[in-house]
Amino acid sequence: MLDKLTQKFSAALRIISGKAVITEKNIDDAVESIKMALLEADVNLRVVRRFVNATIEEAKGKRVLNSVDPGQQFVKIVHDKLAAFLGGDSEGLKLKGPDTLSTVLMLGLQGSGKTTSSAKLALRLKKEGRRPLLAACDLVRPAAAEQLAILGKQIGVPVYTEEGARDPVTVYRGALARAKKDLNDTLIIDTTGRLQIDEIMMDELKRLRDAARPDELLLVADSMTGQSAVDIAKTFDEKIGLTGVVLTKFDSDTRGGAALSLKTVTGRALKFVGTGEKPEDFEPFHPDRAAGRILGMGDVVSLVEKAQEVIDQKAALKLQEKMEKENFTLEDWFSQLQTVKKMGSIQKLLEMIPGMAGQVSEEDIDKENLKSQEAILSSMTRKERTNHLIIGPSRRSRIARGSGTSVAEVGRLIKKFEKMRTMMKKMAKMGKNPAALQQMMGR
Ligand SMILES: Nc1nc2c(ncn2[C@@H]2O[C@H](COP(=O)(O)OP(=O)(O)OP(=O)(O)O)[C@@H](O)[C@H]2O)c(=O)[nH]1
Ligand SMILES: [Mg+2]
Repeated sequence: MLDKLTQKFSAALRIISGKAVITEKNIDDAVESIKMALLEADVNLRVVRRFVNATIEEAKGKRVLNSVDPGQQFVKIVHDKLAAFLGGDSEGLKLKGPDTLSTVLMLGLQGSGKTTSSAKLALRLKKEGRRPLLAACDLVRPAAAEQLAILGKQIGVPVYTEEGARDPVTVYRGALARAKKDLNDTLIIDTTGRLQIDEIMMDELKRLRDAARPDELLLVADSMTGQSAVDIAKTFDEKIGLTGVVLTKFDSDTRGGAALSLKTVTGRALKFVGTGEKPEDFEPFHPDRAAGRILGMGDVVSLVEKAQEVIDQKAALKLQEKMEKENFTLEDWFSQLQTVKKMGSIQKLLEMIPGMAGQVSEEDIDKENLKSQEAILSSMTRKERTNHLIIGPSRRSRIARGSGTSVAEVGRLIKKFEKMRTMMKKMAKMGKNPAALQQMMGR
């Protein structure tokens, strides 16, 4: 499902995501690759342009280029833009409460998956505790009613059919009466599909729409037809009015273009995707999750969010200044340790970064060492931590006792700190590279 798009996007993001410093040129290159990926996925050209412009504009802003982790900021921008183009917040069905009958009209071209999707939706609603009734209003295709009846039996949902009926509106009225009698709360109407959008089809649908006044008018479209699925949705929306779209056959090698253009072109939300032939193969569509999946790095997004929560960027810059001037104290070190701890397991965290998986071993992160460091630091007074020079022999033995370590260990920590401080000063001057710095601090 959208594997190809995922591959392309990951490759494009790799241009940037590992870098501590990125240039406008890096952004241009990455965006160009993303553009190609979208075009190959059969996304509407206008949509691609809008996507690209919006991404570039935000990515070249000062906030990204100057940020502590520009690469990850970029990934987040692409993710958020992608989610917005996929439809923003996910929209479920808007059905009435269980005491009032709700009606869902399923429409679409021939073979798009209307009958299958009607049954899938019925099963889903049934699992949610509703009492659906399926109405077989496709009177054109031979055995259409029978197909629905078989599916209904399979999923344990009643199906209303009328032998020899000629007008779908009559069948609808019969189904409505049955639903009232049997206390069903949702009526799902399967309709006739035609090879093309023609006047007869539209008239029939309009009559059904006016009679049923459905709560949901769902267009069922085949995602494999790419751009044309979007055009079809646009036409149906203009002529009949839609409340949402179901894209079927998402399990096949669809290029994903339809899902990406739909909302921008039609303004209608993709509400469900069909992911196979079985009645269970039906999922509500969540734009943000889909974006994560396409980027193949949902984890990175949550990582960035997590990092943003704990690392205050201003604090990081202040820290850098301190390092340059050799004002870095044990107190700063202590608070760094707290930050690292807040972020959870360092190893897990690093593994979320693309390209880092498998490259960090437990030994790199000396947990025991971290723990005793923290114990020693927290046994010092604030005054001691801000000026380590006052820590003489008697203070050392007090700290050792307080932290359950030895005087030698306390001495080692202070030595290590002094060495680190000199090194940091060099680094800070050399690279002015807070990202690398933070990585070092983390270890
Ligand atoms: N792989 C896959 N096949 C699907 C999906 N949805 C529907 N199909 C298949 O597509 C074919 C057509 O599905 P139908 O539900 O009969 O389509 P329809 O729109 O009702 O067709 P008409 O009534 O002839 O207009 C069937 O073989 C379904 O099994 C899906 O999400 N994935
Ligand atoms: Mg059908």
